[in-house]
Amino acid sequence: MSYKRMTAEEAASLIQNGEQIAFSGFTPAGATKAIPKAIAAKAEAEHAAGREFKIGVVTGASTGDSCDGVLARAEAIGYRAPYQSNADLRGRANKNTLKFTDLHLSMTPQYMNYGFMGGFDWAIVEAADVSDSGEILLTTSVGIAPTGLKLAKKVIIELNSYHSKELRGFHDIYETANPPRRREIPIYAAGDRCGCEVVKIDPKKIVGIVETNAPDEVKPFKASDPITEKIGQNVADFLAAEMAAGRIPPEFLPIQSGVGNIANAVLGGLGSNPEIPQFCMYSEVLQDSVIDLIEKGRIKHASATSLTVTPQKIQEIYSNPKFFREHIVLRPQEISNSPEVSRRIGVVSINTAIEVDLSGNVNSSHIMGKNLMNGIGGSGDFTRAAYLSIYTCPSVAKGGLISAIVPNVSHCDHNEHSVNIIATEFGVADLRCKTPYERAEILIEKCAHPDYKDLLREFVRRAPVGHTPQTLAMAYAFHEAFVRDGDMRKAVFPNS
Ligand code: 0RQ
Repeated sequence: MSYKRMTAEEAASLIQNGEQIAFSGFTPAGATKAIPKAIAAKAEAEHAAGREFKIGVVTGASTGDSCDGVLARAEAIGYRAPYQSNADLRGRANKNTLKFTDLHLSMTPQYMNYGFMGGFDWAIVEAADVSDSGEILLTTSVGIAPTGLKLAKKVIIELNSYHSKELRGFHDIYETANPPRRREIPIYAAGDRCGCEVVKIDPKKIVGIVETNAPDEVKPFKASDPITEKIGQNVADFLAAEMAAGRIPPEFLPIQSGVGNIANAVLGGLGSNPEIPQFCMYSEVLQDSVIDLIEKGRIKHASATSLTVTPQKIQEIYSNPKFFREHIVLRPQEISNSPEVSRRIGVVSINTAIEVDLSGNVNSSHIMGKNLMNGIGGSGDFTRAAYLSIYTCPSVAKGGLISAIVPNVSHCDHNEHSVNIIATEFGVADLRCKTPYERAEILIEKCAHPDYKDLLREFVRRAPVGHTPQTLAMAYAFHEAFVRDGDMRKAVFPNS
């Protein structure tokens, strides 16, 4: 390889104040680890010398602490999109000292292509291999990397020898043309491939290579608890019953599942349910539980944009690449999360809600209508296009002080027209084709925590006649009670 080798510090010295960078990474998987740290150190030195230094950071989704965390703490981020899950970054976004925009993940590469996000000075991308002709073998995620590599004026590669070159054949890099010249994405089943194994760019754009050897910063999950287990069981039982009723075909449908403990419990429930046949995933993130189910023969094909697995699991994959290559395909996030493909192949989407209201609107991203948690992520990409869209959450948060079922959501990410099913530890509310009054009743009776049922019933009872049980003066009584008294159970409704 004839590219210039450089240290992370030399790479960082090339980055100038105000430049916009497309970094690889979708979750900590495939995120750059050395150069962002060096850029953070440069930012601190520049700030100490009294000079302005902030960059624009666009990635696939969240990244690891070595990217988002270090850059946020160094006050080096001027603009960030489209998703994050880092406490230091979130804190600054919520103080409005860092500009953060929350975007649908499938839309991010399109916005980059359409010029909506301005230009990209650099793409800084982790790779397992790079050829002299400019063929880049990505590591454990694809995300926006192909789009960033195409659009950026200059490229720096973090060549990470921790990752196996056996990753060749896991990726399927397919890029769409911009409208009006776009054709259909030729994927007709979750495991279909239609692109290349590598990203191809003009090698002259590659300014340098920084060698690293570091695993992805993927943390093991918290041990599951009885509530998440029950939610997982409820969803699995519901899907088995849908199949028995003929509303899901006997060969089953591809599953999209969010990240976290509930998602793991749902997959565990599906995997162990003997009535559910071997199935496929058309998702964005594959976690350890998916790898286990592939090994057990329960998952046939798993399509995603990132392999967000612990170091132990990635080593398992690298020790048997031929087997896993047949079962796993990693795509650009525009394709893994494509509403066109989801609608065609009939994805059953399963994501987590922060709160759900009596109409079935879902908030996935903000606390008390104000503070960002992580972002909408890919949940909207799948929900709107799904064959069946499911949201899960525990019925209460913060030890019961907050009800997840509220009269009105304080921020709306997914509206009642796209949300089909809600599942808590108490049961499953099937909202399909129901009226607003029916939806409210089903949600209260099947999903709400007993501490909140009477308050929610009272909200509906007091609503003046209309198509929807709504009273504007009481709309945020639950949230107001939490802000005022620290407990939604203290909600009071004005006399009517
Ligand atoms: O707070 O961290 O202080 O304990 O929110 O909640 O129950 O641990 O659940 O980690 O699965 O996160 C929706 C945020 C759930 C996530 C969300 C508090 C609760 C806790 C976390 P603590 P849990 P999870 C695939 C698809 C959007 C993106 C998405 C998410 C913390 O799933 O970001 O779907 N989803 N992507 O106490 C106040 C409430 C609350 C509340 C929970 N009603 N009010 N706080 N919490 N409900 C992934 C990608 O796109 C990459």
